[in-house]
Amino acid sequence: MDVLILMGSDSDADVMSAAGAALNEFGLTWEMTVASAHRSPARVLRLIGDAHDRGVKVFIVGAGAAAHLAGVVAAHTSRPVVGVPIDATALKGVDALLSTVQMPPGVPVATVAIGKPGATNAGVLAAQMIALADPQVARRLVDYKASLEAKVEAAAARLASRKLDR
Ligand code: RP5
Repeated sequence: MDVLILMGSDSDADVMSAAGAALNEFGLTWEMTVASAHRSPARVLRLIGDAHDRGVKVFIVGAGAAAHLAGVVAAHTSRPVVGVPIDATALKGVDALLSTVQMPPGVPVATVAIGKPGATNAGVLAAQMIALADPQVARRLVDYKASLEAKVEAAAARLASRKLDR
C-alpha cells in the first residue's frame, strides 16, 4: 500500500474520498479508514504501526473541529503527513485548518485547503512525493498537469465561441 488515508469520523468520508480518487489517477494503492485522535487514540497508534509494517510511504489525514489527528500521526511517524482540514463545525473548517497547520517546529503536517479541494490536492501532493522515487508516477503527473492545461484551453475556446454567438 502506497498511502494510508485516515479520518477522524465516518462523517469525513465524503470529503476524504476525493483524496482516494486523486491517488487513483496516478495508479497508487491506498486504503482509507476511521480513527479518532480523541475517541480512539489506541487505534490510531495501531494503524500507524501496521502502515509502517506495510511500507506506507505517505499518510493523508483529515479531521474536523479541533483537528489533532494529523498532528498525532506526524508525532508517531517520520514519513510525510498531509493534513486535510474538514468543515465540520460552526467555524466552517477554520478551526480545523488552524489546528492542522500550526504544528510545532520539527513535526510538520503539509496542510492543504479546507474540504474536498484540499482532499484532492492531498492526493496529488502525495503522488508528487512518491514520484521523486518512482518514474512511472512522475510521468503520470506530467500527463495530469497537461490534462489540466488542456481543460483550460477547451474552456477558453468554449467561451470564445459563445462570444461569437452574441
Ligand atoms: C472530528 O470531529 C472528525 O474528524 C469530524 O470532522 C468531526 C465531527 O465528527 P462526528 O461527530 O461527525 O463523528 O473528530
